[in-house]
Amino acid sequence: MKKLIVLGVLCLAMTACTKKGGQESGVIKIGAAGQLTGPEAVFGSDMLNGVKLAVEEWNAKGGVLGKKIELIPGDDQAEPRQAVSVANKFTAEGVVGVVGHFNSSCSIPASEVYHKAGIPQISHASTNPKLTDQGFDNVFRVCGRDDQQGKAAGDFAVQKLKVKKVAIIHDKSTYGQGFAEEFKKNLGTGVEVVAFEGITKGEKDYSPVVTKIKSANPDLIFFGGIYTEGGLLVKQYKAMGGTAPFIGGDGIMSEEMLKIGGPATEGTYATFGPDTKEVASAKGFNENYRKKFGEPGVYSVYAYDAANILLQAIQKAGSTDGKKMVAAIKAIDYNGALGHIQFDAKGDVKESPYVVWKVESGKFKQVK
Ligand code: ABU
Repeated sequence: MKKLIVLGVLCLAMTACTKKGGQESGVIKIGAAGQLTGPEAVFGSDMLNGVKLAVEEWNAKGGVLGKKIELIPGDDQAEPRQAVSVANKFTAEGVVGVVGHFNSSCSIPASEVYHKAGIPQISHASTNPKLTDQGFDNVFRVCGRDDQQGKAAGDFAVQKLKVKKVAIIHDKSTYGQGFAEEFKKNLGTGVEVVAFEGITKGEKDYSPVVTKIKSANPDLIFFGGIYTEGGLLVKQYKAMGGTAPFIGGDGIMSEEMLKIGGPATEGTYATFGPDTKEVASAKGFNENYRKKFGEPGVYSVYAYDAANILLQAIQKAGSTDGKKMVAAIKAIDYNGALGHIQFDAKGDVKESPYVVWKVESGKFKQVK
């Protein structure tokens, strides 16, 4: 009996060691969190594949600190509660750093868990300002912010499209509503906002809101949300005979938007970063990603760079200690697929240019 108890205690001690920091088990664990299932799963798999590619490349060169890297995927299903549960699972499993989450409504609550655990979190796609404004020193993002994105969309509407009447729709999410408010703020006094409407995510028939918007006769319709609802709104509005173009943001920048909305998406605008298919820094990434997974999604390269930053930070810190990794990320001077990345004091990238894209001949193309 005594032997059994000793054996049990030893087993427990070994398990604790294995979990602590991930290092003692002979591997270094990093988490990749996003919506791997559900209606937005395309964005999730784009992210996961980007992180997978980075991890495979590091492991092919021997890993980091002489240990192999183990990628732990976490499916938050784009649900805040599920995101917190993924974050708790990661910390219990000894994950030393996290790429993700995608949705701001997931990244923000999950960041509290990572902050308490002292684990660095680098979101590839969460653009709501609160993520880095809340003052957690372990939280970073490689994408831009919606105050920047809202200004880019607002400036484009006023200065290039010269609109006078705008209708605004959002999906009531942290991202969608926040982005819509930033857009509205940047329209100035010469533009009349003829509608500001929230929709419920996940519905299939948006005809009541579309009817209301159409009757307000706007020059432009702004949508703050994701392609799942964006595609349906454009399709249903055009089916009613509406002719005003839509403008959205990074949340609609997916082939899925074009599939759901079909030909009705022609002429739709979206704000996002510059085309990474064209830049020399992303050439290697694009070739290697295509060989393994096919065409990258717009956020795949952001996830790839976020993972590389996390792994480079471990290497530079010479440790998986959270505090040392955070210090290494803060000091990083990184040249990756997206180009040069450094973080400001809040954890935002120092440069995050937004440009406008437009659907032309069934494809999103950067407006030159
Ligand atoms: N930035 C686009 C969608 C992700 C988010 O919720 O921020």
